[in-house]
Amino acid sequence: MKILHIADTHLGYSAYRKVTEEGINQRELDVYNVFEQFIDYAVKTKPDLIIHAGDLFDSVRPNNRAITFSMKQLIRLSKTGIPFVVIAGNHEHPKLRETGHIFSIFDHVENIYPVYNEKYEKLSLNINNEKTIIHALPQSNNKKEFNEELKKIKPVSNADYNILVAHGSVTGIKVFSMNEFNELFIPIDMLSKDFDYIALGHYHKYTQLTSNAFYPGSTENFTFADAGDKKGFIELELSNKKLKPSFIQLKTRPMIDTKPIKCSNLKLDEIMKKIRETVETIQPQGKTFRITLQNIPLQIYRSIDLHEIRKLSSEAIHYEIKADVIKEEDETKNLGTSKINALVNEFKQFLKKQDIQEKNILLKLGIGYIEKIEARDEGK
Ligand SMILES: [Mn+2]
Repeated sequence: MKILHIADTHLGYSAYRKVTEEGINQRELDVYNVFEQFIDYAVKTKPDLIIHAGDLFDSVRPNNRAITFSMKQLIRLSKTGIPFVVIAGNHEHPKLRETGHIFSIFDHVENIYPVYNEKYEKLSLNINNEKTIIHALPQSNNKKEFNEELKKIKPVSNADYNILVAHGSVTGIKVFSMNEFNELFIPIDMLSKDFDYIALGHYHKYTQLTSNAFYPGSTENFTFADAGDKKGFIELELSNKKLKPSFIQLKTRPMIDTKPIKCSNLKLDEIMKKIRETVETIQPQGKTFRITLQNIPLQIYRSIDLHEIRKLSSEAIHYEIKADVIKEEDETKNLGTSKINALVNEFKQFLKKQDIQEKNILLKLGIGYIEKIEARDEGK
């Protein structure tokens, strides 16, 4: 049996200010583009089963373009007859039941099996005359109930294949967390060897956890933490209880996090020279990149010719400057002081001084809100 395992496609995601001639956000289109590459691959290679382990959409209310696009692509799949199982992830799962679930649009599409009712479901599929049970555990708003559902999961003994699919951070050896407030935790002991395969979603880096459990990672780069990663999905061959997985790479837009420029012993013109060289090596056209200025004294940072950098990078999809500024009057180092990030920095500094737990989560949430508001102010 041949299976494709994909996750974290985040359809409807958009970022940065770059838009196409039609006024559509470039990164939003990039995300559709990789998904279409995947569907093309599936239609061409005709696997026996496709599993999407959550975060098909980026949000609870994806925009009309994301909905139309996903429908068009999944109908292409549906026509091939390949079963497509998709579980809800934390990004698309509504906090309130009355909001309704975006996955309900797939309820009546043939060969598409959306699982989004906060309950463990067993789907029984006949694949090449073999009984294949998909044990699907979607996102839930109640961590306690989620843990209860987790405990119920058990392979079916008279099935030819038992496949588990879940969305969350596996904990045990290491925590595969995305630092999101609504993420759910799956203890590694739950990943039983008795399953023929365990298809996970949520963690955005391709990872093999155990001999039979995998995260394929996200299909695009969503933050600079992803920069340099290979993005794609898993193709696996299952036969006689043997597993042969391979990673299939998708073509994503280059995202580059450049080597930090150590500024503490450099003069302004030397720093500018290094920036120029860095940008030149990157060849910004059509790319997303970040330049890090390490330990730069505040007075030098203020004299950096941002206008020149903007000109050099004008053909990039997006670029940003991360500056670790040393303030002379203050011994503590501050993070990032570029003009665009001013409010974000204020927030970081504020949070640093507060005596609260879960700072990382608050930081991520807060920055998200600020970026959203700033983007709105910019008429995005
Ligand atoms: Mn995700």
